[in-house]
Amino acid sequence: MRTVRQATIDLLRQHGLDTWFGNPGSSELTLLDDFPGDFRYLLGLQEMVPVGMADGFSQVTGRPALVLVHTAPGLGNAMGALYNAYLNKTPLIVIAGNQRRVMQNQKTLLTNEDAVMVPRPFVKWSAEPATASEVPAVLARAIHVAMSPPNGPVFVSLPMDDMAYELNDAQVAEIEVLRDREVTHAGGFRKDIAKEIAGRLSAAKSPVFVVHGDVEHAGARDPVVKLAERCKAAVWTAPLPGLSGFPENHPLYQGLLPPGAGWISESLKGHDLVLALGGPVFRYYPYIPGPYLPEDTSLIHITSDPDEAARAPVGDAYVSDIRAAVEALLGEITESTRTFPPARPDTPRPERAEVPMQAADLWAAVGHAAPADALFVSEAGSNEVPITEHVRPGPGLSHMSAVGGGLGFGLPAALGAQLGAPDRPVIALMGDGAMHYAITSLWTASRYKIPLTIVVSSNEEYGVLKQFRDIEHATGVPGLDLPGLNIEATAASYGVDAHEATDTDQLAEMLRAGVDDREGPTLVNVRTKKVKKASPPMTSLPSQRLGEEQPVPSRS
Ligand SMILES: Cc1ncc(C[n+]2csc(CCOP(=O)(O)OP(=O)(O)O)c2C)c(N)n1
Ligand SMILES: [Mg+2]
Repeated sequence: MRTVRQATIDLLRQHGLDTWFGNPGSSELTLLDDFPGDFRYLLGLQEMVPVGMADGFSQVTGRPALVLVHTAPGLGNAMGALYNAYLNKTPLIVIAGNQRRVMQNQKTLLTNEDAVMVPRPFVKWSAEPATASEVPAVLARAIHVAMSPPNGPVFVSLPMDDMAYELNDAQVAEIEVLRDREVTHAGGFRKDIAKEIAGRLSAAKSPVFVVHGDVEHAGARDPVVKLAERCKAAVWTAPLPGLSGFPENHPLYQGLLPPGAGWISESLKGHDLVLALGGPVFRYYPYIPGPYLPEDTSLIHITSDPDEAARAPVGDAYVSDIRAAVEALLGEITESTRTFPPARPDTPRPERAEVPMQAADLWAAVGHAAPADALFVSEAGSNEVPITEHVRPGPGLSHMSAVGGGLGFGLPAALGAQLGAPDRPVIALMGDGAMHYAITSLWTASRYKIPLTIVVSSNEEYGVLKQFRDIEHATGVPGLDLPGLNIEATAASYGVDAHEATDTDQLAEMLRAGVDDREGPTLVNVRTKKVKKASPPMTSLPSQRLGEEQPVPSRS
């Protein structure tokens, strides 16, 4: 006799979902009963942590990941992280238990009355099986939906009495068939369209590429590099990209576009054709007046997401697998005779600085001391601009952040990334504010001896919000200062090897030691200067490179 629980485990094993990220309640215990010895379970102390860990793990492994959270309140806690996963297009299979079917009518404890509704709109699909025997079929469907472009999280609610249900032979046979079937996305790219786009790229005087994180999810990074080299095109990363999509140390790479329409059209001046690959056009943030594109510039948009294509304010869009599209373009385009665009300035050798130091000095020291194969996860508010200027990784999957911008992603995602890429040093680049949203991740890091290194820029404020306060011309805003956080002591209390660096030499030494220590997590806290009033947030306009002061653009 086979139970629904056994058939469920069997199905998840077949799909490689043997690492679970979770926080349990009693509604999940019937699923966790007799947990298989060939699976592993990583506990997070609040639901945000397992969701973020699964997100980082999935992005690095290129596989779906399983999250098990508690019914209604647990799912509620998970929502911020689920929002990030949805925008990151991460295929998470999120499961929560629910009260026994026979007790739900009385709204007893554990009842999630409208479980399917709760995680919307941040899941692609959400279901509770109509009957116990359908659990494996619903889970199989959920996995295939999560892995269909655009990928994204799905949710399945499992009433706890379903697990012990005994399947009959016919049901077992049907479940075995659906356990073993596969869904393959086999779309190509039409040759006539490839020819047309290649024609426009060849005819352009100065094409520019804007890449998004999906380029890496789609395995298209290398072909995109080849295409950019063949076109001699400058390459920018789109605002809020998730992954950077291009080697950040490549001579064609220009940096991260700032997230305002006026800023973007300013940055792209001089280019007559933009090829936007693998993301929205664009993920704008503050209202920065200006045209979407420079005058006489046109845009071609290739995305796997029909909604991104539909909602873009400019450009001709093509909905396709990114890699198939770029490979088709490579088949139609020859080496350009254009001259190469100027490379962005090299980062200067870091100067020795003492605390409180400028954020730029901190990240210059980190960029210099970190090994070439490091995988960086950043969640650092005002520090993001100096990070992209000074930390320039080359290999694929080297710089991850949350497309959604929901804080609480950085630490858990870095843990998940380290689990997914055990042979690479993972370095989390954190703001002191950002790191506190999912601070209990530090316990998970110590508990499972995850050898992550964390560098914190402690400016004792929500610095970037002060920058945006100035853009919004708001005054008298309360609650933007964070005095009295003792990050070193907090991390040490969770069992992390925690240090305070007092100058850049010490920081570099501690960072290297942290990276070399493969036995557990290391944290290096560094006191940094507060952001300057009216400094430009989240921008890396060519004219604002390497710390030059600029006025805040005014609202018109
Ligand atoms: C869940 C969530 N809550 C609030 C915010 C708003 N927010 C964006 S950046 C930021 C401050 C980040 O501060 P910190 O990490 O210290 O970096 P700093 O700007 O000081 O360099 C806040 C609160 C958010 N993005 N997500
Ligand atoms: Mg701060």
